[in-house]
Amino acid sequence: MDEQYNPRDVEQNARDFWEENKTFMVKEEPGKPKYYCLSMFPYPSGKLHMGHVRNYTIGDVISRYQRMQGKNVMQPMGWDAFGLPAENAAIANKTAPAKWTYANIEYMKNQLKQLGFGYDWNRELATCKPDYYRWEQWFFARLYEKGLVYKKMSTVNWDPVDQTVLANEQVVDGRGWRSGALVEQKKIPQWFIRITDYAEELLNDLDQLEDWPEQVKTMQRNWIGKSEGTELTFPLKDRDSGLTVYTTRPDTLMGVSYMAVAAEHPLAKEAAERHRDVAEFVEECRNSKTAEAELATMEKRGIDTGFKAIHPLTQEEIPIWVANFVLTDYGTGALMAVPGHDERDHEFARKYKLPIKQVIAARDGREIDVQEEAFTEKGTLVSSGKYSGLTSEEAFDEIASYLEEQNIGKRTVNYRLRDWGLSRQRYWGCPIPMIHCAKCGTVAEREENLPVKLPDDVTFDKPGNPLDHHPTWKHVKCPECGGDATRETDTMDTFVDSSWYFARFCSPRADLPVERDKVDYWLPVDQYIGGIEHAILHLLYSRFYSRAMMQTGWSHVAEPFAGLFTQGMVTHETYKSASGDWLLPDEVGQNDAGKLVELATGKPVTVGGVEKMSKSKKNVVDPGAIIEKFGADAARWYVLSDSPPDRDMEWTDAGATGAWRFKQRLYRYITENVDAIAPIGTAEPGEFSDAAKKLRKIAHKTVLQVTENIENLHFNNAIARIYEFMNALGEVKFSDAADIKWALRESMEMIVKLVGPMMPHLAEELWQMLGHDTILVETRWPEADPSLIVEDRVTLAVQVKGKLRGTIEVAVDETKEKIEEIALAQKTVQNAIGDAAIRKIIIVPNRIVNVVI
Ligand code: ANZ
Ligand code: ZN
Repeated sequence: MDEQYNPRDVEQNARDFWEENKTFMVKEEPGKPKYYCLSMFPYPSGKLHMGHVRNYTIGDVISRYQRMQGKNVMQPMGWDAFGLPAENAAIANKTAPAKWTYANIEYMKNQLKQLGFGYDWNRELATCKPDYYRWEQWFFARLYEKGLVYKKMSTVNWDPVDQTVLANEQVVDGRGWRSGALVEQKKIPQWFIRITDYAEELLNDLDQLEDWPEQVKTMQRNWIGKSEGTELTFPLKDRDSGLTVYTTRPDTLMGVSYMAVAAEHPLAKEAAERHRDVAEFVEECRNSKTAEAELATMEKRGIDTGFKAIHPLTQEEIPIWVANFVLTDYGTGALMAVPGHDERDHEFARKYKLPIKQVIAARDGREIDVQEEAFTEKGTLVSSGKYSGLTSEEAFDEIASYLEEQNIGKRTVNYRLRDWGLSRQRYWGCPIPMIHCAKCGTVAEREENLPVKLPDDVTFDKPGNPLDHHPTWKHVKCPECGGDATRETDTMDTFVDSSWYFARFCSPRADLPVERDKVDYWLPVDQYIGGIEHAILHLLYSRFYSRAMMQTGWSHVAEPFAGLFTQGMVTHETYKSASGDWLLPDEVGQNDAGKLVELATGKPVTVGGVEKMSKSKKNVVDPGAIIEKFGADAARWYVLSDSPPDRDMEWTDAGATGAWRFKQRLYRYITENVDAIAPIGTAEPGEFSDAAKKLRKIAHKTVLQVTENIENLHFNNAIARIYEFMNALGEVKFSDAADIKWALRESMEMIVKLVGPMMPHLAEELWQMLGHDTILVETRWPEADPSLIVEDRVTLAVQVKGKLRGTIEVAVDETKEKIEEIALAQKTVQNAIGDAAIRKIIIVPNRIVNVVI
C-alpha cells in the first residue's frame, strides 16, 4: 500500500503537539549548560523571502541539535520594526505606519510558525513597541550622562523642493526620489554616539573572536581603519601660519610636489574669496558629496589656490591646490601629495601636469618608471639627501623624529571610523528623549516620563518630519525649570534598535532594560546567524553597545556574539518575456516541444543568469507557495541540502521536488516496516550476525558523520550521509531473526533522530509511529559506538602552527590528499590559518595533521 504522506495534517499535528507541551519555552536552569542561538531578526516588510527561510532553518537546526545534546537552548524571535518602508507605505496607501507594521508582523509570524521553527514566542519583541523603545530611550539618557552621546553640526541630504532631509537610499543619481530635485548638502545639528572612543578596543578584540569568519573580521578591521603616521606643518609663503597635513608615509617627504586641501578647508575658503574660479569649484564640490568608497575611482578634479607652502627640508615653494579627492573630516583635511608613490596623487598630477618625482626605489632593484605609474610599495630612499639609502621603515622613524625635534610634526594614529550619527528626521523610529529649553539648554527627559511615545495622529501629506509639524507633540515643559520647552523631533537610526535586542531577549518583559542575572546566564550569544550585509555596521554597533552596557553595569560581556555564521544567498534563474519584461518563475512553463514559454501568451522566454532572488528581476519563489506545495519540511531540507550554507544556493524546482521525494520515501519506509522490527524496549541481543553487524556499522558511522557535519555547520554533507544511510536501509533483508529486528529498530530510531533537526514535523510523526510518547527534541542525540566502527576509522588531531585546532575522523586507509582536504575544511582550522599562505602539511599517520603557515 502506498500511503501518501500529507504534510498539511502531519505538520499541523506536530506543531500543535509542541505548542501544547510548551516545548520551546525556556527559562534559566543554573547548572545546565546553556546555548543561546540567535538568527538576525527580520524587518517586517510584508512576507518572508527565501533568504529568511534559509537563515532561520540554519538557526533552527543548530538549536534543535544542541537541545538534543542536553543543552538548555534559547532561540528567540522578534521584529526589527522601525524604518522607512513603513512611512513609504503610509504615504502610498494612507495606512498608519504602526498599522501596516503590525499587520505584516502578524502575517510573517504565522509563516514562521508554519515553518516549524522552535522559537520561544513568549520572548517575542518588536522594536516599535513602547515597552521596548522605552528602555532604548532610558539607555540613551545614560549614555548622555556618561558623555557618550553629543550633538554637533553635520551634513545631510536636503531636498530643496520637498524641503526635507533624505536618507541616502532616497537619493537616486543625485536627485530626490520623489521631487526629482538636485539634492543639496546642508548642515544641521544632529546627535552622535562616541563610538570612536572604543575604536582601539573594537579593533583589538576582534582577535579574540575565534568563531567568526575571517572575512567579517577583516571587513571590520578595514572599517575601523587604523593607520599610523605623522602630522606635520608646512609653513606658508608670506604668511605666519602653516598648513598641517597627515601622512602615513613621511619617508616620501622629499617627493612632495604639491599640496591638496579639501573644499571645506579654511585655505580653500580663503582662496575662494579671492578668486572667482576657486569659489565656483568649491561650491560645486560642496554639492556633490562623495562616498569614501568612490575616492579611488572617481574623476579627480581640482584648482590651484595660488597659495604656496614651503618644503620643511628643501625650502622649495610648493603649490597648494583644492582637490575633490581630499576628505574634509579625515586627518587634517589636507595632504602632501607624492605623485610618484601614491595612485590618487599620480592621477591628479598627470591631469594637471604637476611634477612627479621618484624618491623610493624597489628593494629588489628592479626598474621603475614613476612617470608611468605610481610605485606604492615601501623600499629604499633615493634622491632624498641625507636620507637616501635608508629603508622606508628607517626613514619613517628618522624623518618623524626630525620633524618632532623641529617642532613641526608629531606621530599620530588615525582611524577611519567616525562617530555614529544616529539622528533621523523621520517619524517611524524611536524618539530621542531630549528636550530643548531656552534657559537650561538640552536636557534629558526624566525617567518617570519615559517612554516618549510616538503620537498616532500624524499626517504624511506635508513634506518633512511629521513629528515636527504635529500641533502639540513637541511642546512640553522643561524637566528642570518647568518652563516652556520643545522636544527633540529627530528619531534614532534603526541600527540603535538592533544593537541591544539580543540582550533584551534575556528578559523581554522586565521593568528594567535588562535583568542582570538573566543576562549573566544567557550572554554571550553562542551562535549568531545572518547575512554578510551586516558584517560591518550592525555587528560593530552591537559590539559597541555591549561595551557601553558593560560600562554602565548592565552586562558582563564585551563581545555579544561568541560565534558568527553568515549564510550565502538564495539565487534563481531570471526570465524575460518576448517583449523584454521580467517574468516570475511561476509565469514560465514548458510547451509541448519542451521549450520555455510565457504561460499566459505561449511566447518564448529568454533565460537569463542565475542571480540573487530580487523583486526587481522577479526571480523569486514565494515561501508561502512552496510550503503549500511541498510542506515546510521539504523546504527546510532543500535549503540545507543543496550547497554549503555559507555559499549561494540556486533554487530549482527539481531540487525542491527531490527533497519532497526523500520525505515521502522515508515516511513510506517507516510506516511500511514498523511492524517488522523489534518492539520498543526489547533488550539488546548478546550476539549479532554479520548482516546485523553490517547494518549497525553503517548506522553508527552515519551518526558519527552527521554529528561532525552538524557541529561544523556542513548541513549539506550531513544530508548526503543520511541519503546514503537511507539507501543502505533500503537494501536490508527483513527476517524474523531477533538481532536483525533489533538492529532495524536501532537504525530507524537513529535516522529519525538524525533528520529531526532538519525535518522536525515528519520526524516527530515517525517518532510516535515508532512507539514513543516523548517529544523528539527532548530526547538525546544518538551516540555512535566507536567499537562498531573502529577498524576503519581513526581520529587525527589537526594542528596549525603547532597548536591544536580540531580533530577529524578519517578512514584508516584514507589518501593523503583526502586527509588534507578534510582537515582544511574544518572551520576552526580555516579560522586559524586566516589569510596566511599554507607552506606545507605534514601528516603523522594515524595521529596528527600539522599545517605549517
Ligand atoms: C603622503 C603619501 C605618500 C601618502 C604616499 C600615501 C602614500 P590612510 O592610510 O588611509 O590613513 N590623506 C591624508 N589625509 C587625507 C584626506 N583628508 N583625504 C584623503 N586622503 C588623505 O591614508 C593616509 C594617507 O592618505 C596619507 O598619507 C595621505 O597621503 C592621504 F606614497 O601622504 B599620504
Ligand atoms: Zn529649563
